This record gives sequence, structure tokens and C-alpha cells, in this order.
Amino acid sequence: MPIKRPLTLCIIYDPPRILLGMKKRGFGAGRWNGFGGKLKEGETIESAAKREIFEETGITAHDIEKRGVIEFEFSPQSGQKNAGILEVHVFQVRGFTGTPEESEEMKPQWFSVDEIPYDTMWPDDIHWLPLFLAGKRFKGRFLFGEHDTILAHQLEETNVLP
Ligand code: 8DG
Repeated sequence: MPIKRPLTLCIIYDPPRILLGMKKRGFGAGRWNGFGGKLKEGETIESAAKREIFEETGITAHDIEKRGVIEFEFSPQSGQKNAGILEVHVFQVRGFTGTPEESEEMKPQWFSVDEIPYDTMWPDDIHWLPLFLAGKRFKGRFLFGEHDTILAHQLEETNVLP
């Protein structure tokens, strides 16, 4: 079994607007996304999520809620060597203070929920983000192939999240 690596992904959703960040470097550069990343030693998933939000936007998150868990697997054709399985824990940021500011890693921007830039986001987002915006909890799995194409996926609503 390939190892699973936990990651956080935090979405500041303040209806009817959503804060996304343009990733400036590293994995996913050039795409709009939520905020997050890997865990540091000794962190819980929640504390890692809050740290990443602060580092990437300058916002302090007080109230976050886990809304989904998505596993990403990369086929050999994807070119993502040694990625293992990424286990992305998706949080909704409900309460926060501060104003988003550009960081070294991200350029944040508010979007209306009617104008989400799916064309410039990870191709899986169009599948699960509507569930997130509709207030559902979900779990899913995506298999990526060459050029970040989705070869297979499963996605379901659930009340039980790891
Ligand atoms: P670094 O400092 O080493 O650059 O990295 P980091 O900030 O710790 O982590 P990262 O590699 O930038 O984390 C990747 C982020 O991208 C994390 O928030 C999870 C998210 N992410 C994926 N795959 C997908 C995906 O398919 N869709 C979306 N929306 N987000 C994804 O890893």
C-alpha cells in the first residue's frame, strides 16, 4: 500500500463571496486554490490548517469546520513521482479576523460564487466545490494521469469524516 500523506485545504467562504489564492510557486503553481499544505511535526490537522491560513493570507481563523476528505492518487503517467496518496482535508473557515494580504506563496482574491474560475483551478474542484458550497460533507478519490487529467473518480456525500 502506498503511504498516505495528509494535507490541509482551507476555503474561506463568506457567502456570497469566496476567497481563493493564486499559487505563485511549487505544487499547483498558476492555479487558483484554497489555502493549505503539509503538516509540520507535532501539529494536528486543525492546527496545521490555521497556520497555513495565516502564513498564506495573513488572516487569523477562529472557527474552522472539516467539510470533506479527498484522496488523490497519481498514475505513473502523471509524472508525479513518489507522490504516494495525498489525503486532503478540506475545511471551511467560518470565523476569521484580518484582511487578506499577498504572501510569498499566494495572491488572495475574493470571487463571487457565481464567478468561480474553475478553468484555472485543479480539474477535480469542479466536482466537489459545488457540494462544499451547498453545505454538504463529502469524501472522494481522484486518480490523475498525464497532464493532470482525471482518469477515474468517486465522490459521495457523507456525515462521517476521518
Ligand atoms: P511548500 O511550503 O513545501 O511549498 O508546501 P506546502 O505549502 O506545505 O504544501 P503544498 O505542496 O503547497 O500543498 C498543496 C496544496 O494543494 C494543499 O493545500 C492541498 C492542495 N491540493 C492538492 N491537490 C489538490 C487538488 O487536486 N485540488 C485542490 N483544490 N487542491 C489540491 O495537493
